[in-house]
Amino acid sequence: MKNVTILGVPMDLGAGKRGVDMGPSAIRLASLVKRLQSMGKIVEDRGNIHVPVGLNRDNEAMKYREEVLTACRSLAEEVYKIYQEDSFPLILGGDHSIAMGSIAGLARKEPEMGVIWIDAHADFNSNTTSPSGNIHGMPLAVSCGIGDPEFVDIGTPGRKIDPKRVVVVGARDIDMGEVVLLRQHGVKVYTMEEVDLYGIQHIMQEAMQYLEKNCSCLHVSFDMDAIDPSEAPGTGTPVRGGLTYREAHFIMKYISTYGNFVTSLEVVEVNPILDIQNKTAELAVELIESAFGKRIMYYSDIDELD
Ligand code: 4U7
Ligand code: MN
Ligand code: MN
Ligand code: MN
Repeated sequence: MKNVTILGVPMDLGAGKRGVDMGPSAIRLASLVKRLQSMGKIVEDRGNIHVPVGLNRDNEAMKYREEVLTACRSLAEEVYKIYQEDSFPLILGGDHSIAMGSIAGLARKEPEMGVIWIDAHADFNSNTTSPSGNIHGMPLAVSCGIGDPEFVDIGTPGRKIDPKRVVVVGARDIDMGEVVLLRQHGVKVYTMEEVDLYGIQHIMQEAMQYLEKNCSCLHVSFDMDAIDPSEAPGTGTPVRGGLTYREAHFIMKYISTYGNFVTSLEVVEVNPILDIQNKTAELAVELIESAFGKRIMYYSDIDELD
């Protein structure tokens, strides 16, 4: 069992709304370390990486471009170090643009890794297709080599993941430009309509089988807005019709059954300003517990009664 190393990224510059920079604090406040320790994990909290203050919003196609680029470059470096120590990186966002840094750091060691992207959105805009100029709508495309070349080259030159090693789950708000790019690059996307049609168990089974067959290991990128806003109100780009509380837990618990195949996790887009009594941050911690194998939909002593 690998040790877990926590790294916070207090950045909100990739998002349209301010406040997700406080996500790492809110998640820590929900007793993340203590709860992982009581599951028997050896945990080190390495604190937060440095994120520049947002002073330059002038680039309309990529707002706060320089600041986000700088933060992602240092994140890539730190994540790579954790990987080199053979520990499991647990990255706390922050807005989803941080995934460009996480993935760049991980891919430096594992070029054939896969990514499961759990999100209401596909985050597959390029700097030319983005309707908002908010960089948190671009990280998955950038990681697949699409978009601003300086971003594509974070950490090491060139694309970090093969789009055929990517699966998106929970999508229900995808821009037309993204649809074109996703199809063109062969990204597997499971929308909420498919969750309704086939059920979350079927989708996760298919998704994980596909990833295990095609990838050396797996990075889990969980955007809290994948969950229905009624359960996760503390997020900047809520979209109705999201994953239920139980579906979200099922996803994480199912992923945990793949053991060592899963080598890193990030949870992003917790916005404490929009949250209700830290509900979304608490849920983030619960989901992290499920990702490490906790069975919260089960009575823990039930087997002993047999
Ligand atoms: B998140 C959006 F236009 N697609 O690009 C965009 F709808 O990390 C939203 O998933 C992006 O929260 C949401 O701005 C990014 C928009
Ligand atoms: Mn996202
Ligand atoms: Mn999202
Ligand atoms: Mn969001």
